[in-house]
Amino acid sequence: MRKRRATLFVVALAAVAAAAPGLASRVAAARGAQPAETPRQIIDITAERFAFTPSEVKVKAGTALEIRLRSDDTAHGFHIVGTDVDIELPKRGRGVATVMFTPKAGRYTFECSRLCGAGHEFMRGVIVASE
Ligand SMILES: [Cu+2]
Repeated sequence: MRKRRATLFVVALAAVAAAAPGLASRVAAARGAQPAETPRQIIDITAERFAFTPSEVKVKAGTALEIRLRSDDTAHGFHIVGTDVDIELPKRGRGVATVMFTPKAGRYTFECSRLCGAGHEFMRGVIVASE
């Protein structure tokens, strides 16, 4: 009984392979094409009382941004206004916070979202995404 089941399984696999000879290669082609369709870019931003550097980032709309954030002093936050992007940056030397963001065309203000001192409210910047 066990042997018969195994044989049936092999036959079924062979039938699937015969029925869809191009399927596997089509899937592979689609995967291979994806990076070309969605450009990616790494953006490094440093936070320090009371500024982000750089405070202006210019990118092409539709680019998948990998934003890597590092603090040069205390813990800060990084919030892109109008989006759900809001992460905490660890203190200096405690690592890098990374977040993905793919902007449409437009201007996106980002700000510190963790009370870090007297100039906290001035910690702002902008991502400008153009077509
Ligand atoms: Cu702050």
